[in-house]
Amino acid sequence: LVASLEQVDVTYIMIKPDGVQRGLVGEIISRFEKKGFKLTGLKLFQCPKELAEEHYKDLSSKSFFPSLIEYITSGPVVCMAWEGVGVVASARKLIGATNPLQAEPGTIRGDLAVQTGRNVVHGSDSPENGKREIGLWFNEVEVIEWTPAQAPWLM
Ligand code: RTP
Repeated sequence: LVASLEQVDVTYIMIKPDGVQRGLVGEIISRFEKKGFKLTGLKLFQCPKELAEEHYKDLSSKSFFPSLIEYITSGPVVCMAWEGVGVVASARKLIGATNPLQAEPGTIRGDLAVQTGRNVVHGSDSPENGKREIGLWFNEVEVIEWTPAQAPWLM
């Protein structure tokens, strides 16, 4: 447990079409920035059906799968790669429960959403899936390795 808490991971966070349409892009990015994670990839993207199906392939047998694919491809999404210690689990906490009515106030879904089928944001559920999903949604050149400049006035 201690090792996993210190592990630097990457996670794939996506602002879903409803989040973009409702003008929540800045608000959602801001929550991950303020927490202290490092942004390593960012783009606005119209997702093709095939990619949505690949991303959600584990849910392909669910009755809501067709409507989920329709939702995710209904307008542009914002694709993000975030890096940091424990970022996968921490991002899931910041995002809140899948059903926004069960998500705690203070979480993204708890504060900003009502319906499971319009829950504004996605976050990878494991470090392995974080890497897999970043590979799926980004080209290699779109993910940037960088070191934040030191800010001596803050020390
Ligand atoms: P996500 O992958 O989007 O971060 O969501 P999650 O892990 O919290 O939830 P998951 O069970 O993986 O479901 C993926 C997305 O499918 C939609 N969904 N609809 N109508 C329904 O019953 C239902 N259940 C899930 C949601 O958009 C959910 O985020």
